[in-house]
Amino acid sequence: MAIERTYVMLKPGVMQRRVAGEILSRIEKKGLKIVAMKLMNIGRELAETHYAEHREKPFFGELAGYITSGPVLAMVIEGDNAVAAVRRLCGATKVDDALPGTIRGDYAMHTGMNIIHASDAVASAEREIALYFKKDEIISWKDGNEGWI
Ligand code: D4T
Repeated sequence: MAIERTYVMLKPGVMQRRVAGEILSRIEKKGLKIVAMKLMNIGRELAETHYAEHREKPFFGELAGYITSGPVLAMVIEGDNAVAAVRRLCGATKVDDALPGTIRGDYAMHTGMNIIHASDAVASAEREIALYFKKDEIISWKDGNEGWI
């Protein structure tokens, strides 16, 4: 078992459409564990830091505009191979490739508004978690369902 933590962010469209609970439910039902969560507004500076690798891309303006357009639900998710597990739940980045049954396949119509962010590797998860959360905002907890993860 490789217990990992990953950074997951429900983008503003999720709050607008009142479907945060449905998406969280998919993450929870998988057996993953929420260890930190907060509703927050992202400023332009944080958006640019988070997506620094995309700053020169043609879609950057739309992406930054979208994720700063309203509150996001930021969270840290923990579990066995959590980085890849959450990416699988999300589905492909491009919505035309995201299969039904995945979060993006079921909830997103446009790649620029693809509803959810999840770290793509353990190293990027560490960087992103540190951008959004202080150490004491992350809660390690144990329950009777450790077999799930
Ligand atoms: P995020 O970071 O939102 O979880 O997306 P991914 O990790 O799956 O994909 P990414 O970093 O390649 O893209 C970041 C962000 O940019 C938007 N985007 C991406 C876009 O609008 N057009 C594009 O062609 C691509 C590749 C969507 C997600």
